[in-house]
Amino acid sequence: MSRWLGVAAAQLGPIGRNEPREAVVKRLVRLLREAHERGAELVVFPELALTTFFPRWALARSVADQWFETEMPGPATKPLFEEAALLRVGFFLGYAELTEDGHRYNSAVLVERDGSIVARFRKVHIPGHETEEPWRSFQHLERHYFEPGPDSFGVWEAFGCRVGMMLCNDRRWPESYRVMGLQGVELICCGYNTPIHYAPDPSQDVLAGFHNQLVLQAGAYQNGTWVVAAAKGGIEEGVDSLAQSSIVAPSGQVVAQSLSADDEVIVARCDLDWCSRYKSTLFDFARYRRPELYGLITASSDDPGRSGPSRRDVTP
Ligand code: CDV
Repeated sequence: MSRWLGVAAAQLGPIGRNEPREAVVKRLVRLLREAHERGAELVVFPELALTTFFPRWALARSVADQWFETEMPGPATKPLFEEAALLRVGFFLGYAELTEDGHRYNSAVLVERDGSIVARFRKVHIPGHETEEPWRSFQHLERHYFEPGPDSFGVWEAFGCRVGMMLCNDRRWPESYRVMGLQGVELICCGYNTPIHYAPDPSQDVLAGFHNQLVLQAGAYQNGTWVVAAAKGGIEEGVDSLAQSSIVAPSGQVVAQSLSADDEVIVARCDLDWCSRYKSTLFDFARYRRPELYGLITASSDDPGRSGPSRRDVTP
């Protein structure tokens, strides 16, 4: 008897700089209802799903605070929690978090079908730069606005399986998947905002979609897990971002993918026991891994000679 779970990636199109939270939440509720009608019990929303992707602008942190949540759920997000509990659909939601003691994180919550919060995740790998770089046609100041998450990649018992979370840039790093894989993850939720133009090396622009598929499919296969990845895509405040939201099976096969760069729901009925076919054969970690030979992976990157050159100081 297999365990089955209906999942959805609820892709968002652009969110305007002045679009009120309440209007965005109405869009999220519409997507949630459609996902429910199409059989989903878990809906994955994008990274920073309540606001425009504000790291594209150089602003004082106090100005950007308008885009941060100080509570979850708060007054604007409560309708989403209520509708989800009514429909008995859970969700993963990315948002900017400002803690009581003044820390700012790029975060996500996982909410169960009864509306209870299972866990919160804070993005581990923060890409981009710390200060304004005027040569860029738009900024990517995530390192100005967000601290790196202090916790690792957890895995939680929820939705009848083992669920993990990651946000955008985390999906490019094999360590993200493997840390969850070592905890027996069966389904990874991921939200992303990926500008197609990559200013430090524009030769990568044409490969944005390929790189997205490459990492999602490899991460799923190498760890025998489902991956549900939702984009905020389309041209937002003049910046074009990758759509291509995807649901990937433990085999590495893409079972559903968005067709537009706008609000769009994709669904899949996931056989959770498909994971064990990979976890107990080719990727039987206990039997085949050689962790005693992998020390370099967890050695500090401050060790001389360990890391390659950084392009941080390279002038365009
Ligand atoms: N939001 C992100 O983390 N975006 C990065 C961009 C900067 C490359 C990403 O990995 O998609």
